[in-house]
Amino acid sequence: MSTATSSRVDVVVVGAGFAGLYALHKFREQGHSVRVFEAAPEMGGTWYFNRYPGARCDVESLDYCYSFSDELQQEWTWSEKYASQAEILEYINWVADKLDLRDGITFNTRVLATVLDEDTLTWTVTTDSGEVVTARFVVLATGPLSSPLTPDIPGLDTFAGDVYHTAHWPHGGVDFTGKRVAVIGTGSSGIQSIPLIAEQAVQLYVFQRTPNYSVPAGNRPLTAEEITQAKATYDERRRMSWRSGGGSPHLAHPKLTMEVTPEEREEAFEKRWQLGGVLFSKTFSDQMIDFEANEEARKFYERKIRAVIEDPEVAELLIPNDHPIGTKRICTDTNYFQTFNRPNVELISVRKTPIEAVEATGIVTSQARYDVDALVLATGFDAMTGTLAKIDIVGRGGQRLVDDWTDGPRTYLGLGVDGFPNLFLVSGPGSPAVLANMVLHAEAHINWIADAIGYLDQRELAAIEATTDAVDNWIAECNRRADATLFPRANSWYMGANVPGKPRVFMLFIGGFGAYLDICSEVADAGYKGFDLIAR
Ligand code: N01
Repeated sequence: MSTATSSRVDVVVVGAGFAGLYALHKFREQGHSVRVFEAAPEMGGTWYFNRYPGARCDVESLDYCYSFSDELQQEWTWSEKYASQAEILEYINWVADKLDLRDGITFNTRVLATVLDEDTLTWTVTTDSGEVVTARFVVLATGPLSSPLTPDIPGLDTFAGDVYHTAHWPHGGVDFTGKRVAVIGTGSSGIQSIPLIAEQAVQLYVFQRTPNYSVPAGNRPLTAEEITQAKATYDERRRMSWRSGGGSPHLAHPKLTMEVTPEEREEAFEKRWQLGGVLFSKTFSDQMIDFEANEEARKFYERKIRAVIEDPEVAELLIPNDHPIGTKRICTDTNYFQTFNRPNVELISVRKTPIEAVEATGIVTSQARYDVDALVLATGFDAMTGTLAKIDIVGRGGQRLVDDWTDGPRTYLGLGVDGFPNLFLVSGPGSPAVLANMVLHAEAHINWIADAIGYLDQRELAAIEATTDAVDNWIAECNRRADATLFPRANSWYMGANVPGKPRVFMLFIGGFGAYLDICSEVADAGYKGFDLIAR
């Protein structure tokens, strides 16, 4: 049994991933007292939990790391173009040690509630260890993809073998040698892990509901020359990233898709394909807006994928036909489609033959029974809002955030919510978040929050709170921008479509990272337009 303790700090930060760690560093530098609570026994957030085989970032390692300190940029050396989960976690721990952050974090501790005291405009934060902390500011750095989803399949709990979720992978790893394995789910996590599980398992059954677009990652070791060159030009690399659509130094083709000849188009797609990765969806700037342009990318994609799958019937099942390419996050893989040429791998379309039940020794579909020893759930997350909904966040008048968001999340800039003064979201719904490089996105949000706190302190103000009008207008703006794109055409987790009963709204700001940062700066420069600044 834990002993309840009580304390008071300037800032409570929830989560010790990339965002929470930078928050701790930044707020400490400002002279604030900070407590970070982390549910896991170690830091790293998403990179602590998601250690399934093949887990690797789809943003280049040289970009997916902190930019705020040139010393960190120059001292750390990435080994591969796309860093593995293990290397990213090592980096995070290295940074934490360099910046002396460990002592600011309370591990193995989940924040259960944060409740506003309207008289003092302070927050009372309660944890599952019984600790109660009072804070002037609460910063929710809980991550957009931190609540794993377990599918509601009848009998799942009766399975006698081992069940693994990709987002809760055992730390010692799993040896599937000699095992019959089923993987359910073919999103980024499934697509990265399936080729490696197939190499070990005696038999692998892949249960696919919706086929996904996946582009070869093109991962490889970085050469010494590349690293020297990148380090010498980091400023420019970062400058381009801050101005970009997605937080990486990528430039789309200067012309629109249909403005170029078919040969030029093919050449542009091929060049981007060879570079690898998700940025294929940004080869041309109009690909996610114009269906005809998107179709050109999709047809190129289809030719590429059909060329590597030996069985045309299997190819037919693996090629998406229900959403434009890129409207769900494009997956990146190493030999995913080739894996279905292996004799020990079988693809089962859950659309054609639905899973009816899981039994003690296998999976039963409408057509067959598959005996397996282990089951891997690569079934995704309750994204953007799932983790926030698990914290009892109570603002003005006893208003609960979760009740306020029943028709979809409501924020201003993805940073603030009306009725919740001095409570900040990091990479919350209504920001570009997962559409951008999450490390730079987190830095930008923490910098903005730190500036806002500095602004309050300089003027001896008590609190900052988004106005209801600003929230309404921002949500309308996010919807207007999303509706002008092809994104709402997909049943994606961006739309909440993967969680039964979740409202269908596009939860992100789609206007681009650089454009979004300009808006955030304009708001701040105008004395925090759209926020009430509350006197002491
Ligand atoms: O999750 P997902 P994820 N029966 O939601 C299926 C980031 N990420 O963990 O599409 C059968 O994409 C579901 O089917 P459907 C990245 O942003 C990044 O893979 O809903 N199937 C889908 O196939 C990514 O987008 C990296 O029809 C069921 C799969 O499970 C996000 O995290 C790596 C089912 C879930 O796919 C989420 O990726 C990993 C059921 N009952 C993740 N329920 C990189 O940086 C769900 N599914 C590379």
